[in-house]
Amino acid sequence: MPVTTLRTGLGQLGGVMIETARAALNGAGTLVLRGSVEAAAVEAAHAAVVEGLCGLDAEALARRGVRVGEKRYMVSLDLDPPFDRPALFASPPLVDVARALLGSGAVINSFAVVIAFPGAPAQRIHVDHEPLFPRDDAASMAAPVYALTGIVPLLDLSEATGSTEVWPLGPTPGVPDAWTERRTGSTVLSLDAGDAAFIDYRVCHGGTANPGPAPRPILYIVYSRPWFRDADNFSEMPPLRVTPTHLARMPAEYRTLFAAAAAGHRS
Ligand SMILES: O=C(O)CCC(=O)C(=O)O
Repeated sequence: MPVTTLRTGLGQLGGVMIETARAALNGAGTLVLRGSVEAAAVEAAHAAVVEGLCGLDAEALARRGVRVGEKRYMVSLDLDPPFDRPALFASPPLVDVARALLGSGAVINSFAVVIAFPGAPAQRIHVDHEPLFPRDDAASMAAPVYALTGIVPLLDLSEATGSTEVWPLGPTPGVPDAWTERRTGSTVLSLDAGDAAFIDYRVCHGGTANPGPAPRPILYIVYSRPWFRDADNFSEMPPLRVTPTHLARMPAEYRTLFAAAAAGHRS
């Protein structure tokens, strides 16, 4: 499947790029944004994840986060330095796309890193959430975009690191567990540090194996409409670790992105 790709740079997006992004995410459900996240912010986040999380053993990682596959963990991130940099969670091209698809009240629903450790096998292909209307497939798939996962690798992805593989959206909900055979048409996202991708929350996807020697940390920043609650992924850890102190320290213009955390039900 050819994935729509925009070379955005770090600034705000013009109308043509926004329309291209809208068409991609309303269509196949995946969009790549090259050069859309500041290199220094990505580097600092990488160093912090390597230092703070990559050395933990399986037990400590499971205590801090959730096991999402063999040798693969998802950990929600405290909004302490360096993860508090707006260049990371609110890079202008990402926020522009999120607001174009989710409305001006879009919020950050969760902010986490997924680390695939050396030797991690391919992850189970899955969707991150059950259909919005579980007994009405047509309505679930026809609903406008309500959540987008921003995928921000903290290192260049290659065959040695593996990446995330995505399938195009179709008219029926993806239920990979029910596939009788592996579907064709997928793309393994080819992303360097500083690139990002968005996938609709209904997109089937899975992390590929990590055959190399280094851990592969990828930020998963979920932007959503303000009413959406992820009922599936955060029973064992908070989706956001954002406190009133973090909000007070944050430049005011970014606080609305954490409206749900400010309301007190997110951390
Ligand atoms: O490890 C990856 O690349 C993907 C992880 C993922 O998509 C998930 O846990 O939902």
